Amino acid sequence: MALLPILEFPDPRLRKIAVTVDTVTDDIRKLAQDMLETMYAAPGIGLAASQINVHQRVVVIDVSEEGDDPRVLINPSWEPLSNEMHQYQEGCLSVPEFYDDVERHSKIQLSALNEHGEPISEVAEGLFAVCIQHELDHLNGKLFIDYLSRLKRERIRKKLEKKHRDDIKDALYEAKVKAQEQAKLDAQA
Ligand code: QAP
Ligand code: CO
Repeated sequence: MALLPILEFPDPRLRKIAVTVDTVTDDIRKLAQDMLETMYAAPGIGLAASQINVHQRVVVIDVSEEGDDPRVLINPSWEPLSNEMHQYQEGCLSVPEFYDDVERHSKIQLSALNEHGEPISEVAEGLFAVCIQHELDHLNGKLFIDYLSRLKRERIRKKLEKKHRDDIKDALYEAKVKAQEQAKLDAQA
């Protein structure tokens, strides 16, 4: 198992369209397990392979209260089962610390392959339905903030770009302090 780094907006790699999985191999199962571990550690309720820079149609979701119902969806697709829309305040591990309302279909028919490569088809409602629509967007290079106004999206972009600059500065500073400490130890030896 491994924790994988998550791409953050406005990284252009989040805009790539993921390719269909041909065969559900052990490598795909390993990828799904690493994605689940990464999602639980975050913690999050859904993660698409695109977010960890793997551009294949694999999604993991766990919307259970206890976090004990991991779902692996390969080549997922959905169709609306009613015209009823539902607003939900969404977030995204690739857009940390920002949340806003998005309208989604409230009832959908999900089709996918499970981790054994078996076809599944089920009706999804509530948070599960929201999450499927959000994660499938990722596979098509789309983010929940694309549904917001341009002004809101630009504000989020500026704030995250600043955070990324600060993260790099902090990392460089930490490396410098470490190097100085090591130089001191070397001088003593
Ligand atoms: C997608 O999102 C989703 O900003 C999954 O600082 C969200 O797991 C589907 C998270 C809402 C349906 C409804 C976000 C964690 C997790 C953050 C997530 C953060 C830490 C987001
Ligand atoms: Co997301």
